[in-house]
Amino acid sequence: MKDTFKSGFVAIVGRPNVGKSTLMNQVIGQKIAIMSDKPQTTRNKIHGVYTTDEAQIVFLDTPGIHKPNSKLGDYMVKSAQSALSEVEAVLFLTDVSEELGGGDRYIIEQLKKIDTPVFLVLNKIDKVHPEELLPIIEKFSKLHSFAEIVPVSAIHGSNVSALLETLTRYLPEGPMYYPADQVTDHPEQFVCAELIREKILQLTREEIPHSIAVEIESMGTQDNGVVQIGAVIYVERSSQKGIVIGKNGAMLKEIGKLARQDMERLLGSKIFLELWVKVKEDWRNRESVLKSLGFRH
Ligand code: GDP
Ligand code: MG
Ligand code: K
Repeated sequence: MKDTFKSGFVAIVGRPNVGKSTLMNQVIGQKIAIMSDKPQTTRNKIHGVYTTDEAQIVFLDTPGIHKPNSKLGDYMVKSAQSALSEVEAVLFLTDVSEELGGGDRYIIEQLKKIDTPVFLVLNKIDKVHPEELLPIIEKFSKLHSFAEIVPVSAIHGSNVSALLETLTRYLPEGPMYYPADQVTDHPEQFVCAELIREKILQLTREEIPHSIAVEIESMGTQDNGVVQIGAVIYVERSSQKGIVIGKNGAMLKEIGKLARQDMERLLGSKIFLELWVKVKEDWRNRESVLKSLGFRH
């Protein structure tokens, strides 16, 4: 280990679907933030911890900053903004395969309000020709003075190590906040609930919007070492309940199977997973329901 150890917190922000979770998973090398091709998959801050001999970077995978359209949106924006003021650097992720639009401009306006150095991370470079990058960089540079501009492909891992090296230069001398082998400070229950939510979003495609929540009701280890997990999937309407359960329960069975496989990999033990589906009307706009599901400012 070097004499001077560096450490600090780094926030990842960006429009939905630009690849924030993918980047964090690439960095951490283990599945902790859930990924899907639907927006607003990530609702809570997830700390990913990256540790080397020289430094430790604690990542906050923040929900996309965007104009709130419900109480839940409000929670998400507040959580993103508080994250930005607590960190050493902000990674502002963009998708180079899409036009610079209102979404990115809105986020840049928010980033102007903070003093934290902002990295412009141009993601999905695998989707464009290298010559297309320069004009994109010029467009963004006109809008804000970025501390660094780093093109990457989060999914393939291209240039991600260069990003981490540059990031390390921005960290102050500091302690190791987490043990070197720890990748997330979230309780296992939260990660398990997120894995179930990920499978629902992936398998139901367009039919189920973000209007679902998953709550782990029970989790315990049996004498034979099998971990028993009971979870409730909350939907807004009974029609959605039907979709999640599927014909003869086929959809729910598939959701459970895929989630269980990921959980077994994550926890390293055999899992017995039970899923229930309940209708909670308009839960997204009811403060008390949000609180009971663990959303906080
Ligand atoms: P988030 O909403 O910003 O967290 O985005 P996700 O990490 O969930 O990614 C959204 C979608 O973009 C997923 O389908 C990813 O597989 C895809 N994606 C992420 N990074 C890349 C990349 O570097 N290249 C390509 N081609 N796709 C990517
Ligand atoms: Mg995400
Ligand atoms: K997403």
